[in-house]
Amino acid sequence: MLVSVPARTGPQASTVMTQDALSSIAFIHAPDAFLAETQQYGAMFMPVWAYTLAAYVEEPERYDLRLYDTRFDRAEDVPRADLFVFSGVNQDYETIVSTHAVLRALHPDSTFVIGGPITWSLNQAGEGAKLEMFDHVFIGDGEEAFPRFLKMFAERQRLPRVLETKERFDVTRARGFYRPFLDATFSRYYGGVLEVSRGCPFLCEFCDIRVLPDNNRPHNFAPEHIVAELDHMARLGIRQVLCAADNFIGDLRWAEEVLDRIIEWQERTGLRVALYTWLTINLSKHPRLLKKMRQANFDMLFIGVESFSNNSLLETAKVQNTARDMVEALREIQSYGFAVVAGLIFGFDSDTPDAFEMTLDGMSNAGLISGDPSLLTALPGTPLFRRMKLSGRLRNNKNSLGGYKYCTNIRYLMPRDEMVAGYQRFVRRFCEGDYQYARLRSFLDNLDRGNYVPLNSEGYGSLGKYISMVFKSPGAVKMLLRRALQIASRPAVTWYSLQAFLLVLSRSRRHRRLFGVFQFWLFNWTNAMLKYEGLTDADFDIESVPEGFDRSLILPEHYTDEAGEDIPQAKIAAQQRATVGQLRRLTVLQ
Ligand code: B12
Ligand code: SF4
Repeated sequence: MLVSVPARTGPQASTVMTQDALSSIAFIHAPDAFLAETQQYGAMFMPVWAYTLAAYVEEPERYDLRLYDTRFDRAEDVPRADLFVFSGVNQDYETIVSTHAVLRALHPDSTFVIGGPITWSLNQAGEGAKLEMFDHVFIGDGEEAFPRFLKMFAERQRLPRVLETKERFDVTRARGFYRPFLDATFSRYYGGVLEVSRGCPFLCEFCDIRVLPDNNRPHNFAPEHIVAELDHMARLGIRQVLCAADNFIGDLRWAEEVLDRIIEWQERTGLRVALYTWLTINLSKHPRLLKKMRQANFDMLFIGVESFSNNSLLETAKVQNTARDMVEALREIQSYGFAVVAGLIFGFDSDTPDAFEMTLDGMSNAGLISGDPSLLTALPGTPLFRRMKLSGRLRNNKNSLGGYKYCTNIRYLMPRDEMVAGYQRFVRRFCEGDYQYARLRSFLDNLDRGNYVPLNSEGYGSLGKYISMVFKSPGAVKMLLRRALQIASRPAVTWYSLQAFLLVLSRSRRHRRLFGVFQFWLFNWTNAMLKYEGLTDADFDIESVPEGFDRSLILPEHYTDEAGEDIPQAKIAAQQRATVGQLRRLTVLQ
């Protein structure tokens, strides 16, 4: 029987529906359909949030727990549940809303709740009302909030509509994934995803990781938990795992301990899994760690390079990237055999029109075989968002939360025409065969520094696994065909692909297991060609400040005022010193 609890007054009031019994809970993973098919070129990743939250349901055997992923299951076919649980990132908003609408219409007496990064961002942007169709909205970690909610819900206690948890969950107590979900669905996805750490000690101006409560320091999962989860995944047959972390080397001692445990586990069991993670350029200063990461089978590393201009890096307070010659640091890291996936950004106030050429040169000199720039956006809650707001430079478009390609929520300092022309110059050169070939050769040259450690696994990028996945999605199949056509129909692409293959073959005499490098290089090149094919001025939903813009607004008054972030003041001051110092220089330039 349904019970309706009367609405409370106040901003978070609502009518709360509770039931006699809570017996069925359905987790709905509803990523944006188009982006899900195209963003990762057909590679689909597992719904970590659902595997995680389900593990915290006390006495799960008392419930009928189900998991649906709208990339495989039609919302129309999802049977009734007492509780529908949603999550997502900002770009999933429209799909979440439409999936919710279908399920609500079919099951009007069910309760619908949502959490995840999207709720945090909307709340930061003051746009929480965009989720008003949900009965309850959760902000923050869910490991404790979710079971607490379930208990209160089942007991028919009155619950606020918005439930915010500011305390971080102690991840050293983390439970493993809910096995029935993982075991039943893992084969749908590209490898596995395992969360190993939360938080980052740095303070980049554009980054929203720093603004989550108590997230400016590492929260590390226990090494034995990580190994136990890897062991389970490996025994299921998973051979590629994304180790989800904001910065894997935010705590060097912990990172080394994790590596030692993984190496020990591999030797003990003979199991091997290729790993990918996120970390900072500082890794280049730690040769022992670099070697151990390879021995532990880390294959690819995402590093926020952001820019090859020191001024832009200072502006965004990415000081760790200015401490050492960036190209040299990247070469050193890659000399061990890692493929660095570089995060790159255009649109900093300090960017000059040659930013595009600097990036092309930097990528080629460093031998980066992956990395694709995006345009600077201001994520809600970040100091950059506040700066843009204070100077009236926020754009209120559909992308107010950021995350779309060629579309931004801020007005750039560089005139729009220059931005678009520069980006297009970048794209043209980036896709040319001789450029691609040169950067592959530069990558391979890095391996001659005497540090190369071959992987003991098939590598993170598996062509076979990828192709089998692509065939499950019509959009991805279409992309694959376009990709094949591109190689076959352009003599230059065929020519340079062949040259590259021969180059890799010849280097294989010196270094074992290089074929994966060739695959990954070709995958990235053809991705770029697909993505940028037919790119025109009209594709850019961007704006710049008007002519005659008052340059003093680059550094608006009150930028350095207390922003309410839960971070030691001295650290914030250090970030502001870098940003303010650089911006002050810009305000006087004409
Ligand atoms: C691994 C990862 C990826 C992987 C795989 C993601 C996947 N499994 O699908 C890849 C590389 C593919 C990826 C891609 C992208 N990612 Co990503 N990614 C991450 C990362 C590092 C970990 C995600 C994760 O699994 N975390 C572990 C789970 C358990 O955390 P969680 O989902 O937040 O859930 C917790 C809480 O939020 C809460 N919760 C969640 N849902 C619910 C629901 C209820 C009811 C309750 C009570 C609680 C609750 O409880 C959980 C446990 O505490 C995060 C950063 C981070 N540290 O989280 C970024 C992050 C999620 N990614 C982000 C972005 C922007 C992207 C991209 C858009 C990047 C791009 N421009 O292409 C794409 C989008 C891809 C897509 N379609 O989803 C942003 C999202 C920001 C936002 N607000 O939207 C994040 C937060 C990083 C950041 N701060 O910038 N990503
Ligand atoms: S280093 Fe990366 S995760 Fe850390 S604050 Fe900077 S952008 Fe964010």
